[in-house]
Amino acid sequence: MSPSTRGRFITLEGGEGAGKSVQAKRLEEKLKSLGLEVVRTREPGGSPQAEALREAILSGFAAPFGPEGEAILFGAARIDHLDTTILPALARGAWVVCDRFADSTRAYQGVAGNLPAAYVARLEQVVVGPNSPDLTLILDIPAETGLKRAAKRRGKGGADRFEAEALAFHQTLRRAFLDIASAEPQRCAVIDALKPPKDVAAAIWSVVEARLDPTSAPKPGP
Ligand code: Z5A
Repeated sequence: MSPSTRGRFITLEGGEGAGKSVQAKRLEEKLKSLGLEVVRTREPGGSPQAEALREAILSGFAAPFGPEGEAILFGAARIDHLDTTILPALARGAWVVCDRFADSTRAYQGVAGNLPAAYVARLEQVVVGPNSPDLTLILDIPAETGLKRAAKRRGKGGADRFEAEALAFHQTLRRAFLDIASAEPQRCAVIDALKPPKDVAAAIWSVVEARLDPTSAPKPGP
């Protein structure tokens, strides 16, 4: 893949209800308004095989395997997602906006699930290899606020496998994402997600503009 024509890979991360899905859509629209091809995708999922694994994981079917087994399943889904969706899109010059990626495995299975960091790092090396995101936006809000937002959106539906965890689990996740951002400041940016959606979108756009210069990116041909 020629570095000059390759698209850019942006991930959004953070705890439940931080507003990742809302902001991924807004970012997609903004990038498209510049004439760029954009592929908005999500994890777990983003390809037919990975969506099938999503069902198995979020229903709680895979919970008896523990964080180690779940990390492997997320990894299997991620390999298929990269191979069939993300890498082909980047290769043709599209920008990929992905709601969650490998940092979620680090935070949920690694830190909150107590898996050894070396194990998670090795798995990430095998699964992601050189295909790390160009930019990761970490949407940060207190766990209580995120859980309230997620519950409101869900209405009467039941919580999924991870939403059902206790508040302390979600507070640990918040810290884990902030620690990832501190450890990799060149790749990550922390966004205050407590603000109204339009202000969060503006903060995201100023980071995307400053770091990835989308206005100068090559546009798809006729
Ligand atoms: N997981 C994992 O353990 N390991 C992994 O490797 C991966 C994932 C990849 C996926 O669930 C689960 O899998 C996830 C981690 C785990 N844990 N859980 N649960 P998912 O895809 O179904 O859900 P999610 O990724 O956690 O997203 P979410 O809970 O749907 O939240 P969100 O996308 O960040 O939020 P949203 O849908 O954009 O907004 C939530 C509500 O808040 C909605 O009503 C909005 O209108 C509202 N909202 C959004 N922004 C604002 C602002 N700024 N102010 C006020 N209200 C707002």
